[in-house]
Amino acid sequence: MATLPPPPTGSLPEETQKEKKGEEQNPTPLQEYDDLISTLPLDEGWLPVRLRKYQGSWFPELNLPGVIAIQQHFKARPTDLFVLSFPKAGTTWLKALTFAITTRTQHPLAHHPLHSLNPHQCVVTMDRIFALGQASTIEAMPSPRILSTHMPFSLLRDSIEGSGCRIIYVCRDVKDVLVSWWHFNDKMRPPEMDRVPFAKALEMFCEGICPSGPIWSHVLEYWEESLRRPEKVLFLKYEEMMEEPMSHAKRLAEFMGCPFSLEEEREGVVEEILKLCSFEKLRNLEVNKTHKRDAVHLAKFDSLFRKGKVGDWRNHMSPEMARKLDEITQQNFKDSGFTV
Ligand code: PAP
Repeated sequence: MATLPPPPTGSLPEETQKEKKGEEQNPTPLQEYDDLISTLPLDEGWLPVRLRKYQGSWFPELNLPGVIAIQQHFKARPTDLFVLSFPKAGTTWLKALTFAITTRTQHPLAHHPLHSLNPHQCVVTMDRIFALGQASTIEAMPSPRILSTHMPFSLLRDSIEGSGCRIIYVCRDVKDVLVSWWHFNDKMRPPEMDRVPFAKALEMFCEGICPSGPIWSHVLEYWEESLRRPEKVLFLKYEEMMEEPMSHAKRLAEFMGCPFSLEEEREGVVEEILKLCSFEKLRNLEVNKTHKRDAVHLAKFDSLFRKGKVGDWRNHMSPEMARKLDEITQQNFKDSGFTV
């Protein structure tokens, strides 16, 4: 542990501080890459989200300027911690846990910011901030920072390579990811728009057409990186975290350079953090029940807390559908050594 940089201080991002003070946010979306983006393959099967294919992956058109700007301008600091994931794999939970664990001495848990803020307000999604032309707010964050993105490793590599930063990645059963995304996408649909039929959603997902898709290369790239550099890349599975939250919280704390002391364990601090970050607790917070869409957060926060269960795909997929997706998953993971 002695060689690790200090754990992130978890100071709140500038947007969140402004939001808290009731100050208006007037972002000016980046237009610099509009010409390039207009030439990229477009898919409108997930409307209202328009997807563009860029360097082998699909991205929401609104966030893509941020992805390109990150590639061109962002350089990680040695002390940065990245919370990375495929969308709907457990990002919100992981953001809450990393933020709560690293800030537990700075903010007593009984009065912690997570009682009144959504985890996405505590740990920002970089692509969105860059897309809104607010990269300077990320530069202005004091070290050590916790940052997040859904970008595949191959697109992020040049921005982080050699920096010494740490990465925590969470993956989830591909079938549950699809179900979660399908519901989330539906929550953004205006009433006059038809719902995407689940069979069509499955078809698109199998072709890799979904935000940050295809999912398989996304998972494998981070998994392989975690094998290459286990001291810098921690690879987690949502299902295992659900099964054993306690040991995962301790593992996270150790990886981030702020292990729980024996005294903290005796006093029940780990349990308290797990409770603060639990699905039930977060779902019932005022901020998550009442939040409206804004420029930074395109979906209402309540859409992030649907069921929080393992295996909900059984309520959406026929055995044939599940078999088809499992076969594609096995095909993509074969020879990699990665098991789900
Ligand atoms: P994001 O990529 O848009 O940030 P993300 O948080 O990765 O979304 O995924 C949301 C899923 O995590 C939801 O799954 P579901 O649709 O199957 O219900 C959500 O319920 C689940 N989730 C959110 N918070 C928690 C939590 N604290 N514990 C466990 N699961 C959670």
